[in-house]
Amino acid sequence: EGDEDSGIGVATKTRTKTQRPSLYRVLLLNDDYTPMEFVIAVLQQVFHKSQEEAVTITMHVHNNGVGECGVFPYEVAETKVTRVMDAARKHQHPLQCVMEKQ
Ligand code: TYC
Repeated sequence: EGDEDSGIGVATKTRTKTQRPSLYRVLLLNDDYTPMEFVIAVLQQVFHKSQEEAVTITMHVHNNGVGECGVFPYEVAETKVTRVMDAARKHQHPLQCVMEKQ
């Protein structure tokens, strides 16, 4: 016959910090050879931009050297960079697309 449980407990609570997915900014880089129309088409097809948004971003990259296409979780960003780079290689354009942790 053991000791009786007093029935009095100590409340404990585990507070796990919420794991927010790291976000990555996808950037297009300017070059002297990729046609404007190709960049505009990529922005519409890969990043679901409207024609107007795509033109604005393309001109921004053309004038400033770099511009943001969007911010995504790691795997989504990686897939979009790959799609852009595959399309550029297929058409033999030197267009560069990169991602950076936000
Ligand atoms: N600078 C290119 C041109 O004059 C156009 C261009 C825009 C290229 C954006 C790349 O990410 C880019 N044809």
